[in-house]
Amino acid sequence: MAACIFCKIIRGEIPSMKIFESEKTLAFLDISPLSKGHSLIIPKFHGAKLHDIPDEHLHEVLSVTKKIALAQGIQDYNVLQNNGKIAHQVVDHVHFHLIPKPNEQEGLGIGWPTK
Ligand code: D5M
Repeated sequence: MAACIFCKIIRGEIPSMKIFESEKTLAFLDISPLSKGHSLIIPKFHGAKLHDIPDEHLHEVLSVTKKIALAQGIQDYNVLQNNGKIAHQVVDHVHFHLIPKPNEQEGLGIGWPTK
């Protein structure tokens, strides 16, 4: 979709900090991280809401989310996915937030995401 910011990232028209890419899926760091390592995992298939995305794309997005969590070595994290304005969705291209929740000893705890 021409005007979609995440489609522009997929096409390489605007920069991103990519951490994974396959034929169907892209993952990159969130520009406004809620914690260190906060990433977004998206299907390359454009759709605004979860129910707009074919299953095979969703399956891979979830599998990649798991792999990134394993690669980051995090034990505590939130996976968050917003659908619609009232639910605080800002970018209308399905994306899963993977938000590491560092433990208090590391001094990076920031509490629950507010969006
Ligand atoms: O979250 C949308 C998320 O998308 C929000 O956390 C910021 C992030 N965002 C927006 N533009 C960019 C770019 N260009 N790079 C990386 N991250 C970005 P939502 O669930 O829609 O509220």
